[in-house]
Amino acid sequence: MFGFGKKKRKVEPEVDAADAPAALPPQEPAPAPPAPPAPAPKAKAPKAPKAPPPRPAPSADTPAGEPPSGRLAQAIAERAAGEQMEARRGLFAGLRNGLARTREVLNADIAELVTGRKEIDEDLLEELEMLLVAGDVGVPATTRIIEDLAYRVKLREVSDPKGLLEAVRKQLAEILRNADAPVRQPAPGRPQVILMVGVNGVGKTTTIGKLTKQLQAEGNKVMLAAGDTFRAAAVEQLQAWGERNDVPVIAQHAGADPASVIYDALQAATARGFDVLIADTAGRLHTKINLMEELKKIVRVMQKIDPDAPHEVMLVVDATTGQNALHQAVQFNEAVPLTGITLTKLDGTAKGGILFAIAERLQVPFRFIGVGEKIEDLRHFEADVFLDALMSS
Ligand SMILES: Nc1nc2c(ncn2[C@@H]2O[C@H](COP(=O)(O)OP(=O)(O)OP(=O)(O)O)[C@@H](O)[C@H]2O)c(=O)[nH]1
Ligand SMILES: [Mg+2]
Repeated sequence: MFGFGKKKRKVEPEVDAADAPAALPPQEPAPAPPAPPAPAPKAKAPKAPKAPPPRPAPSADTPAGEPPSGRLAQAIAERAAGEQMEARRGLFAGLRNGLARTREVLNADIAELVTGRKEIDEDLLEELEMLLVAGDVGVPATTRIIEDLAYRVKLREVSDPKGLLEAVRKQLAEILRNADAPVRQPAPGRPQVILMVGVNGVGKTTTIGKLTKQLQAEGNKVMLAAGDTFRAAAVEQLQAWGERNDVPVIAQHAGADPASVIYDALQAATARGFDVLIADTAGRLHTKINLMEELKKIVRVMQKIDPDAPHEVMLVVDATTGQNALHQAVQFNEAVPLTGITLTKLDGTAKGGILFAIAERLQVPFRFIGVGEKIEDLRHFEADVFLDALMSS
């Protein structure tokens, strides 16, 4: 289950139950139209139970202050459901667009490969293997997929080339399932600490800005820590996101000790009852061991305040860098065990298959994907939705 920020359990216990489905909405339309009205998209979800859509006109059978009933209620519910479906369709279309180039490699080429073939032979499997490797799925994951397919073909579970596409999809889903794990929640009264790590320019600070917006929309009080003290511009960039989202940013001068900035921020977030603290860090050069040591120090120092912190060590990797993203993930994971990954810039590359390579290698779950520079271009990663957007023709 996904869940970053704590929900406001203490304040409004009844909101918890109402929020439970809202915190986990399927982001995109289900394959078949759902019978009951589906939950709203994440950004709007918390508001749904509290603020029904405006009523078209006062009705004689709807006394003021009471929930509408009968046909009016049905009309309102239908309109709300329609709006929700439309919003979700829009999100799905956005995700599909973002993944267009990866889909060209992983889906369109595989589909082309099987078109006109009558049977699955070794040649077909070999060509499929080459496509997966070219799509950056990586050799270990590809080998596993092809071996499994060959076995299924032998058992006649998969007998025609068309069934092959579905079988590949199942295998990819399996890889993602193995890498799934919930986000750790903080002890009561403590902020949830998210430590963002990753090399220069991958999109850490931008992701923090987008994520702050989403967490706020879910009802969380968010604070930011400017742990990238290498450049004055880095602090300013985070402060700009802080202003844009109207959240406090704890910062010191450029060149300050990042661990000390984050320590101060955690102290402040705890004392002031914040739900989430997101700490930015400098773009680490994974080849320089001392920078990794600094990350370890940040973790050690924050654990003086909360031994469970950070609750999430989120690696941000840039999908356009392909296999480099995998290498970075491995290096960072050795320094500070990762609990989540955000893959950015999926909109600009055909190398989205790297996501499977990373999941297969590290078994660290994907939390978000970035499919553009706009605030709404950060999506909660949901394996089924991602595979739908990737594999649907
Ligand atoms: N197309 C696209 N661009 C993105 C995405 N995420 C971030 N960017 C862009 O990538 C560039 C670098 O983003 P930053 O957030 O500054 O990266 P960073 O990891 O904080 O970089 P350093 O602070 O130098 O370590 C910016 O121009 C962002 O707008 C994405 O999902 N898609
Ligand atoms: Mg940055």
